[in-house]
Amino acid sequence: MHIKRQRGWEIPEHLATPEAAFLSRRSLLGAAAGLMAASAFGDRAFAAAGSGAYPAAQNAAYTLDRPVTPERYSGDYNNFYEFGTSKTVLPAANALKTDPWTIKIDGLVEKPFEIGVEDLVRTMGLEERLYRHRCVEAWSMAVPWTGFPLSKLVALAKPTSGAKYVQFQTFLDKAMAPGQRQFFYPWPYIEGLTLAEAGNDLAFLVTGVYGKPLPNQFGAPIRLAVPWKYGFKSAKSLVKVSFVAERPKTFWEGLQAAEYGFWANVNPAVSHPRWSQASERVLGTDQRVPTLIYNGYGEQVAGLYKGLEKERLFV
Ligand SMILES: Nc1nc2c(c(=O)[nH]1)N[C@H]1C(S)=C(S)[C@@H](COP(=O)(O)O)O[C@H]1N2
Ligand SMILES: [Mo]
Repeated sequence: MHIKRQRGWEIPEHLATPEAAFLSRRSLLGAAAGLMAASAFGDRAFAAAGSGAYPAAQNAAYTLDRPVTPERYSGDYNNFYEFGTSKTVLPAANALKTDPWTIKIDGLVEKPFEIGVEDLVRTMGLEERLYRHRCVEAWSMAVPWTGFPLSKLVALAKPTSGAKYVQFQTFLDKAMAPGQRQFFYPWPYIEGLTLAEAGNDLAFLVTGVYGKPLPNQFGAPIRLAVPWKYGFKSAKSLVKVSFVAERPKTFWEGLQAAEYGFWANVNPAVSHPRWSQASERVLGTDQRVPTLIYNGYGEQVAGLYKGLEKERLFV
């Protein structure tokens, strides 16, 4: 049975016209309330549609303080160095072959395994979440990701007691990805989280956006979304998730450790060595808005960093 529902993100997207600049914060909050009402229907649609279906029901726990960025902006301004260093990677990313695609789960787990992305999606089920995304370059967007909590994959992997970190690896294929022929980059793209961070409900594995499977330039067929950290932590087109004892050395640390560290939590008060992080340009608008500590997710994640104050948490 097909149940027509109003996708919550259509509401803020409709508002994301130039007029949106004049909306007060109060009316945006009103839109957020409408969005929560809309997703009450979404939850019923989820049961009917089953897992693997797009669009997935929206999880009403994740709301925005701003309109969703229209896809014509977010889908045409991407960082995906495998396909070039400009923001216009869309044409080059057409070369990314995502079918078939398997992902390996290995390292310090009960039993390593490999699983096709479609099977993984069927196993995990899908939900939609509205997340903010803050690039270290001081632009931002707000997008409706579809996916499942990373914690569910951790549970499936059954890490052993020695596992302290989760390492994420992007595909390596020089023939497909021209950027990977640039020898001075430390390919493949590697990212990492602590096991505690990976277990936080906000850490999300993404297989779709805007109610459909991920377009290539967003990191198809499966990428990470870690919305309280700078965007580079959200590694794209993953082929391997490894549970390890040592802190992974990330792609950006390998390139420039002074500027891009392991923790990379968003903090407006800690400048990048070359620019301020106090505010951000919102894609698709001519607005700059203040950047929030932990990108506005402090309530959910600040506790992860108790006792780690001596670390470079915000670089
Ligand atoms: N494999 C891979 N993952 C990546 C990147 C990349 O170049 N390669 N760029 C990162 C950066 S800097 C950002 S801001 C986001 C951009 O995601 P988007 O293009 O979907 O907006 O992807 C991150 N993940
Ligand atoms: Mo970024």
